[in-house]
Amino acid sequence: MTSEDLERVRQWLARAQAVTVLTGAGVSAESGIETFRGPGGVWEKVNPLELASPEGFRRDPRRVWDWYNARRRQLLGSRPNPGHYALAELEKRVPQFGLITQNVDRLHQAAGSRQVVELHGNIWEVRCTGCGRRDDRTGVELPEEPHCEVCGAWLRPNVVWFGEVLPADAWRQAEAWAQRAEVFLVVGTSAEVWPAAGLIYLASNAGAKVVEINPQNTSATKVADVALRGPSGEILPQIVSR
Ligand code: BJW
Ligand code: ZN
Repeated sequence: MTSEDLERVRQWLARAQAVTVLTGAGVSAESGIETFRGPGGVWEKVNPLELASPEGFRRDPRRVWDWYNARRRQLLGSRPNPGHYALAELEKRVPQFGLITQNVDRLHQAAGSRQVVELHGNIWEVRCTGCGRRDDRTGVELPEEPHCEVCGAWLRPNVVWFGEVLPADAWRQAEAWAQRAEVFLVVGTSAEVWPAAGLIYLASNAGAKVVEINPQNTSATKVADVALRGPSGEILPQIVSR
């Protein structure tokens, strides 16, 4: 990454009418939230299919809830970082802005972002596996084995696990935002998980300048017009500052 790269991206952002951002776990790393893949990531310690799949939940719901309750508790002590705040600031300056996140932590909203689509749901809502009722339990300590007050079935986190379909309205909005983007920022994601990763190709094929912000090379690097290498909590404030 050179200072010319930074300057180029700042100019693209300053001139664009439509900017879309896709974020992943890396944008929350500097808030103390673990990423999934890579050294020290969650999936080094546990098998994703045991914790983040409907089969894993059916086999051992208590184990899955232990993991989600621990993450909920950790999030209670976490705050947005300068990367989240820079994206909230960018939203104020761009006429057509959209933030697509794979994260379930709601830290973008906590930083003030409004045009947010949650592709993989969020960790604060619960959904009944019996009657389908959804309920927002933001900041609430849940029981070790949460069950529905109405029908008695297990509750589950309202997130999207492997093999599950993404929420249709979220996906539709994400596709539209990817297609209209003049600049498409890919921030803190390994771009390994589909269909989210497909949005990068969609935006690129529709003519967007694709900018990757990540300390590492990823599957998205080959489609990126510019790759800004470093932590998003440092890079984003630099490209958004006047
Ligand atoms: C920093 C940093 C710093 C570090 N600053 N950066 C087509 C092809 C191949 C496979 C499939 C396909 N279509 C479907 C699949 C299967 C599957 C899939 O993609 N598998 C791949 C892994 C191979 N996809 C699905 O199952 C999806 N559903 C679906 O496709 O439905 C239709 C269908 C159904 C049935 C059959 C076929 C099709 C659903 C995917 C759901 C993903 N769920 C999870 C858990 C959510 C709940 C929770 O959080 O508890 O979502 S898995 C996990 O991965 C989580 C994340 O949102 C997601 C993406 O991870 P992310 O955000 O990219 O994080 P990391 O850790 O991978 O990367 C972090 C990055 O940050 C790294 O690059 C670091 O370098 C960087 N970083 N510090 C900036 N300071
Ligand atoms: Zn119920």
